Amino acid sequence: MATETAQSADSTTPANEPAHTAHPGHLQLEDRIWLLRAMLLMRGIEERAMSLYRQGKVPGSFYDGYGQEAVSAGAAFAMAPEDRLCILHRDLAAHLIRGVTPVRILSQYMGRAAGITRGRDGNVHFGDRRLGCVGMVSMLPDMMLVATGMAMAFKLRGERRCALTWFGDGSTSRGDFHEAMNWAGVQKLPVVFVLENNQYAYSTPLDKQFAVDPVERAAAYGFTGVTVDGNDAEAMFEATLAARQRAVDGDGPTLIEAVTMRMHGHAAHDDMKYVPKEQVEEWRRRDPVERQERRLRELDVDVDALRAAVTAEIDAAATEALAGPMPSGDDVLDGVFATEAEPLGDGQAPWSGYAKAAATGGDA
Ligand SMILES: Cc1ncc(C[n+]2csc(CCOP(=O)(O)OP(=O)(O)O)c2C)c(N)n1
Ligand SMILES: [Mg+2]
Repeated sequence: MATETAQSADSTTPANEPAHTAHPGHLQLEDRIWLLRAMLLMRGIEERAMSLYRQGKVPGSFYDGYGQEAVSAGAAFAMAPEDRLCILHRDLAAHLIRGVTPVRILSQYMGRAAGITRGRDGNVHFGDRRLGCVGMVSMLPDMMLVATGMAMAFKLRGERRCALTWFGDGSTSRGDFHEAMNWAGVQKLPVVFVLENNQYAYSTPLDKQFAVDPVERAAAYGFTGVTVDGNDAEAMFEATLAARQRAVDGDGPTLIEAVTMRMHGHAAHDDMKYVPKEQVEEWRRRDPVERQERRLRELDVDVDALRAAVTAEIDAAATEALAGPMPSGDDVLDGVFATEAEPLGDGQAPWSGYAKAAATGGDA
């Protein structure tokens, strides 16, 4: 029931100093490259989507997770295929790590037939249950309750699997937060709560949201709370791997507070005038993508080639998505209700680092 601080050793490293140290844990070089790749894909896809939005090709609004890529990449990378993830609006890297392809994501944003919901919903409310990604509902933070409910089911069935949900700092002031945290604590459920503390809930800064850091509340519900540098993908991975281990061992939930910054407006329409420029500048120096790049450059990884490959992949995906048809009105009601029960399978997570961590003698 401790509240720990699990900062990465280089969390205060300035941009010009070595940054490759720090994570003695389970990650091999290949994994560290994959974490960067997932973050580059997320950033590149969202930048492309924002420009498509400005061209009028993405209906509604658009939400991105610029500057927060490490939170979803690091946490998702620690989860096993049989686990279930409730992925929120700034967590695109989690979908990518579970195997959702860039073309499906860009098609989704544009409401095309090849999108994950086949054109039934736009932007960020999607999930592919076959990959263990549960589609989010917009009411915040109701996915905390969904994750808790799934964890309850895993416990009742005696299954060794875990649920994880992300949610924002704004969510911590809602009643559903309390309900989920309390029930998970009482039942010692196999669930990981990742609080994405990005300094703002829309235009409301943290000091107008709560009088104590919400990570402190974990102790009051009877379980562990840890604070992690949310701009460090490797620190996120290690903290989540440990939390998952506690969960499947029957030691109950963990609240992980990932400290990060929302570098863009709440959504495409928001110029974030209410955010002091110095605050943005300070966080820009802690950019999670650049940090992982620095680590890998120091290990002689050809980061420029990786960047070029990711850009080419996104270009191809955007071309394919733009050429794809809109959904047909004739089958609009298909798939709204289940016609037969589909058992929860084992899931897939082709890019997760979990299996490797387990194989290398990690505590997974
Ligand atoms: C119950 C509820 N109230 C209001 C909203 C509208 N809304 C969507 S995102 C958001 C801000 C959420 O802030 P936070 O939880 O910190 O997440 P962030 O967007 O910063 O990642 C609001 C108010 C909502 N989706 N659900
Ligand atoms: Mg927030």
